[in-house]
Amino acid sequence: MSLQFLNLSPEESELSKARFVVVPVPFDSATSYKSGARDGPQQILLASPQLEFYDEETGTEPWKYGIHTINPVEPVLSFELMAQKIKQVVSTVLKEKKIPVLIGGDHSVSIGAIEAIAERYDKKINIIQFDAHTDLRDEYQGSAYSHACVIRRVWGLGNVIQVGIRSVPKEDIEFLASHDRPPIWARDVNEDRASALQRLISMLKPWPCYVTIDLDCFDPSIMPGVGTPEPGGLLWWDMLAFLKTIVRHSSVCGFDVVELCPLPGYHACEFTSARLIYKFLSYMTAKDEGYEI
Ligand SMILES: [Mn+2]
Repeated sequence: MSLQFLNLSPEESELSKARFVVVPVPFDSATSYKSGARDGPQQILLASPQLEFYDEETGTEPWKYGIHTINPVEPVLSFELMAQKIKQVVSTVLKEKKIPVLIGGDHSVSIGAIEAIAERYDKKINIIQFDAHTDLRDEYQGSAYSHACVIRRVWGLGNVIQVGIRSVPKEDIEFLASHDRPPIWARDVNEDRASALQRLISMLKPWPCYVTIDLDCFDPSIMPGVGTPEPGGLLWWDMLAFLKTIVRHSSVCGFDVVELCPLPGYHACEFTSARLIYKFLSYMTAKDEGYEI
């Protein structure tokens, strides 16, 4: 039996009854300074039983809907093969009509997941990315599948909406301008969150959403355990407001939380990550139950 999110018992986490399937992907690039994200999934899973299983905001208990955690997707050395492997696993989850929840690993793990979702929905998906970075490079450190190229690889697979951006190469700004897709900058959220949320709503297409959350979208004051922390990021309540807005205005067909590099002796980051995942599940559950969110 693999490590289960919330440490649910075999009965509580039975795959056949589960609505959500957690997919741990302990993968990062061994050559990059960012290595460390491979330990993210295990640390988040280990922290998760400490959560309060009742969500006080929505009044829901998402664990009762069934959350099954599969065995971690074993890393292979090549980015391309890894993407294929992840795509296969996520396709299987979708075929069983369950919602995949990936825990990375570095951001490259999103590529295979988004490919699987795009195939399932014939590219009629919104791809909402929370990130400090645009990740639009065509190639990085000799690979087209690196964490810095994630969104470039999936650009044509859906309607990309970027939130929390605050560190971006000039070429990426030009790329976005030429596609008429200015991001929702972190500074926009800081200046006027309500209008940033409105902008997100206006950018959504009437399609399901896949949400990819690079934890460096958060301000380092609440999320220092990432490979590339950037000042001026989103705070906890900003993120929850965005997730609620997404759930209210769309249907979420899957999401991932990536780039946690656990800090030895400091456990807040893995706990915050586990809480973020459970909060998102709470909103989705609340909507299904017809509660106000
Ligand atoms: Mn990033």
